[in-house]
Amino acid sequence: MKSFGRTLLAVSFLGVFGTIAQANDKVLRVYNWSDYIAPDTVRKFEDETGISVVYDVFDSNETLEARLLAGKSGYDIVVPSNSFLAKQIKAGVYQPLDKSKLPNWKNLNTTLLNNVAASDPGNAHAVPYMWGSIGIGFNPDKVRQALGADAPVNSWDLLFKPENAAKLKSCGISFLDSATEMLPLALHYLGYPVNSQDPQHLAKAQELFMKIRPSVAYFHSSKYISDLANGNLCVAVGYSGDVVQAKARAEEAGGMVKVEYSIPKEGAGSFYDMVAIPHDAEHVEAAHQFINFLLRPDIMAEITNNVGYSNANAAATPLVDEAIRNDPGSYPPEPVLATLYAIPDQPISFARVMTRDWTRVKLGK
Ligand code: SPD
Repeated sequence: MKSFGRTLLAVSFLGVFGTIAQANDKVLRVYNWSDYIAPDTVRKFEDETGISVVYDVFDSNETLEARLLAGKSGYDIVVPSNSFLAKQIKAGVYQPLDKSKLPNWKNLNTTLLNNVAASDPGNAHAVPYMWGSIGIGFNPDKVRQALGADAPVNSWDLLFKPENAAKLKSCGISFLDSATEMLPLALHYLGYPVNSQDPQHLAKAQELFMKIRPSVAYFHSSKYISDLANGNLCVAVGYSGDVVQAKARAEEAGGMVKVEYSIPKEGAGSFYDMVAIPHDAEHVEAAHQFINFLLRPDIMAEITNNVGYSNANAAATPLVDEAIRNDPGSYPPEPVLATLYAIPDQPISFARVMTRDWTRVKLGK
């Protein structure tokens, strides 16, 4: 996690004088994904507005949702994915945005706005922040050492064929720890609808994972960034920008470790992460100021340049580094985009069933 200028001050201030802090709008509590903002973004916002930001991070929608559904999360800004947004809106988790306070809304890409309106009609509650895919991060040297020059790095066969997974075991495989992302991936590989609720389909998906379970080193949704960068893993199922970050870190460390990202030819899950204000936020004015700040092209381009994810801000595109705009992991070309599927939005009750099945996979029984 990054450390920010006034963050610690705000934490102690809240701890000692909680009620006073809540009464003014000079504090903002943000809950975002880990590794998802530029090192300077929060400090710049604090300097420009005099608002102190308390910035916490999570690495799965499941964690965020548990906080939100428990109520009184204490956060003013949260960042759910579109696949969780619709049901959370229905559950009354968010308040409508006051667009009169968001003059920079005009910078957003209208095609993306239309896409995410499927989860949030009229774009009433949330602003698209970043988007990406869930593919394969890998160390090409180690993978080819284990599987030879023809290793199928452009196919989910790399992991789902037990004989491949067994050969990769010694150099390390990691999976995201998210039932709602990993089970649809297996359903898709098996040729079932990604949103299938058919118990037989789910049983087959679970069985597929069980066959390769002994070869998986761990299940975690952020640790793989440093492990790929340090050469401690050879394959990770991961988020596009996180793998781009691992690659950048490996290059900064001298380039001895190589990291690449592949969107397998069978297709991969795609997501939009959305910025929203919980219904019980205490600093609503400051939350709108923060969202409007994020919608500035210079701020959004700087975030993409640091985190490697594509953003939803059309006006920011010319300011994004050419290397990132030309990186097919961050900005996939049209034919690859056509192979992506949207991670399904499942009702809370079925998401619980998936979590139970996924826990069995993790336990290996
Ligand atoms: N480190 C930032 C990762 C952001 C990933 N969001 C993904 C959501 C997938 N449903």
